[in-house]
Amino acid sequence: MERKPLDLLIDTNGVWLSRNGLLHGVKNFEVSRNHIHITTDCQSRFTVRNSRRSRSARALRNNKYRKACKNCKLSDERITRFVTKDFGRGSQARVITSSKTKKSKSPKEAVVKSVSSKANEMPPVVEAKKEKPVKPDYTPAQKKRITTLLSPADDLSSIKELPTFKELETELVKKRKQDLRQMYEDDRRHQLAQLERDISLFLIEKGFMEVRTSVLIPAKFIERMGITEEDPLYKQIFRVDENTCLRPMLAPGLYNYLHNFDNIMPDPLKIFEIGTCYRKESDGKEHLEEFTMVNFCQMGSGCTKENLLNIIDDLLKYLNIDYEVISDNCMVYGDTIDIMHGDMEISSAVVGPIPQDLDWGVTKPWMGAGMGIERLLKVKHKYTNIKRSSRSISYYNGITTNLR
Ligand code: ATP
Ligand code: 9VF
Ligand code: MG
Repeated sequence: MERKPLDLLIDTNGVWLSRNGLLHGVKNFEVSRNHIHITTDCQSRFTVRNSRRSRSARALRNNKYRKACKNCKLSDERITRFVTKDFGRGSQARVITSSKTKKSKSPKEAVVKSVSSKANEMPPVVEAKKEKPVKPDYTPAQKKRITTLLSPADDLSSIKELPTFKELETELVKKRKQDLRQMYEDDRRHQLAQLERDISLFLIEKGFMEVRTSVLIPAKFIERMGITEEDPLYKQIFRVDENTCLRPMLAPGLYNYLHNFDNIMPDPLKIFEIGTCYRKESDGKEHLEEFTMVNFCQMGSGCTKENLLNIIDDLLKYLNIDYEVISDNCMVYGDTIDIMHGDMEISSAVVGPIPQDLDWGVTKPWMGAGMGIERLLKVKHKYTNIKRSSRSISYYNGITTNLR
């Protein structure tokens, strides 16, 4: 049977599956000659190749997803429609098909049909909201360069007269060099390293003992975590050889410590690790393939949701980061408590026990949370892209190093 092209699959399903298995609602999409420009209900915009054989097309033909995007607020009906492939009548959205890619001078006028969220309902016509261009006179490459050179404190919108690209670039390069010199003079601390140290001290103060485990782990630990081929995380693992991989999470190392330290330490046992984790990712601004996680956990007495949320609250207050608590679930832990800053998950927290515990020789109740440190920095410094806070040779403390 002929495979459906990707645009048709999006049209009938009304949803999009990101590489990490997150199910998004599709608000609208536009088809150009070879590409599809998609806007999700959570306002992400991206362009994909319109292929029958792509990973995305395969994913949409399947009916598996890891979890639904919280910000898309997908109704149960839409999820069921995707899972059961029961599209009903009239559920298809029509799209405007254009052969030219984004040539329109006035993007606000582009009219796109939105995807219907309910069966038997005609999709309303909406105006696509487009971001304001950085500076309309600059070429795309120049805009990119300016964006890279900007710091979150810069406000270009207050400039009335546009300088030439060269003038603006020279001015920004000068400012960024000054910023770097100032850091060298006053502080000399690396943001990521410092936040790791702050969190480490905070947790030690709270009675958690710091551990450091291997980044290279046996591949069998992945299976022991309950991550099977059906779990999207399975395909995100960087495998080094048949028996070894880079850790995608800190839990395997912590499980080993919980088992080994049980009955040596007084009750409850409280430990944590901060370290680099690796996952193959394709989503842009909040995902790194190499990121730093802090995972603290407690085993024995006192492992309640209330106590867990109190520690997280103290930590995020100490770091001055606003957050919201929501419920979610994932394939490894089942129900999780997710800590969000706006649209971005900053932590997943769990109250055990879970069935996998027995495979690690853990038999007592536990609670724990994993938090991404680069995401905390992204929030703290208002970076638009998480790359600014990552391990990098391209940015130092959020400032581009390409200043020659
Ligand atoms: P997401 O759904 O955003 O991909 P996740 O639920 O897969 O995240 P967890 O396995 O719960 O992530 O990991 C705990 C925390 O580690 C996350 O809340 C996030 O702060 C951070 N984190 C996970 N994956 C990444 C990544 N690729 N880049 C940066 N931080 C990450
Ligand atoms: C909380 C998210 C299984 C008893 C060793 C500790 C936790 C969620 C952590 C992380 C992960 N889990 N990214 O476990 O604290 O492992 O997926 Si333990
Ligand atoms: Mg999570």
